[in-house]
Amino acid sequence: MERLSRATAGDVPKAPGTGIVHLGLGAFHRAHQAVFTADAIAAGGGDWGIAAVAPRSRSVLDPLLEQDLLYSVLTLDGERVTPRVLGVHSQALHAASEPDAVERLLADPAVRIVTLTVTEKAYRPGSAVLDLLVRGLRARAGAPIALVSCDNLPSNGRRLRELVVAELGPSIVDSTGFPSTMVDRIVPASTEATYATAREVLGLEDRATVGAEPFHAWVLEDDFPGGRPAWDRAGAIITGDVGPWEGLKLRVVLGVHSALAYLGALAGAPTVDRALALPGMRDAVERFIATDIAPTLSPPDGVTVEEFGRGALARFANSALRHRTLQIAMDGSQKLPQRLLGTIADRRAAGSMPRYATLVLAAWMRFVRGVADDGTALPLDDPMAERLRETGDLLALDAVFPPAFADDTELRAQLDAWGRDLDRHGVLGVLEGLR
Ligand code: CS2
Repeated sequence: MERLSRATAGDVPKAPGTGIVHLGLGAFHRAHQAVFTADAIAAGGGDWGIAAVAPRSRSVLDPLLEQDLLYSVLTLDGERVTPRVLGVHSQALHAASEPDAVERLLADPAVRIVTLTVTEKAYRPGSAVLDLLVRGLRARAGAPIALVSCDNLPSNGRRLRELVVAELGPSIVDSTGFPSTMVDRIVPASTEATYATAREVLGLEDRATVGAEPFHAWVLEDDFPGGRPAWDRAGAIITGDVGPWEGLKLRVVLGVHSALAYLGALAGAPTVDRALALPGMRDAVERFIATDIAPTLSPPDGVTVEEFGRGALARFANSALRHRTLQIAMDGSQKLPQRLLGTIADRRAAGSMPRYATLVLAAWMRFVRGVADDGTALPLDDPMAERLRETGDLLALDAVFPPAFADDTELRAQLDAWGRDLDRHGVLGVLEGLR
């Protein structure tokens, strides 16, 4: 079968000149920022072509280069697949082997935005991506730019600003915006099944394709000293305060996603939709949202947590996504603080014991031990894996847990009780008992 390229693709708009550098060439970027930007350029024009930078792996970069930087996004809605070929990338580079070229690009005054999807663990002093960014910024000599974190961290813009200011000093903020953003779209890692679907619907081989759900959202603070694409005309929300949206994303969408991942993985459910379909699971996560999460959030005007939660569950039920529970279960030590532990901390501070949230935490603790309910081994893919498995007392790990947890005897008792229940009855038995 022929390969996707400019010659075979038909009518795909040409990418304009580079105005954005994106760090992190994963599936999420290709189905999120790239789509919003292509739509924004179609609506409002501007030299906002994206230079994609792959930090380490060449697994997406090489196919993209072979395909004239074209790839398809397959929108998966139950049985329906809607393909769209994107050509919004103006260049693609490999940071590990061409750091100087990336640095020159970051220093180019024509580049006015850097977007990042580099995962939670990159937001620490000395990470390779941060170093690269800092070197580029240093060489800009004050040309205006916005650095847009698109990772699932609370106040992601502020977090990035602190890291950059620590390296370059406070004057960097005179020319640099750090808008916080909330990003949302479920985009599982591509598999051979995704490539097969692309072949079917495109009639072409596309080794950079991604499958994604129809839903997509982007909420950004307005802090772009060098201007921005007309993302608002592509459906993004530009706001003064992303906080209320961020709370919904982190605690509802991602809190429940991780709940389904750990409980599901222990019970042998390979994908999120299958985890949600386990007997008793839907009731349990609905109550998790209503009784544990909702009281900790102040949603944006016109939105209720319950309604937002129902929307999230409908998205998770999309069986075409085949989003693996083990993919979401990765990096729990980096994800749980913002997805789950904040909910527990807020409820404890208010004098309550969050039943469902503690069940999810107990499920993660069991997941860390690496054995599913049927005895199958579970992989622990986490930058802190060794420490997690070696410690006799997870709650005492202050890199993961709020300090108040270690001395909270009631919380410990609740977690021990769930742990015993899970040992004795497995996830399915525990869910049955909740009914
Ligand atoms: C997922 C998220 O991999 C994960 O941890 O929970 O990437 C999730 O699919 C997206 O953030 C949804 O917007």
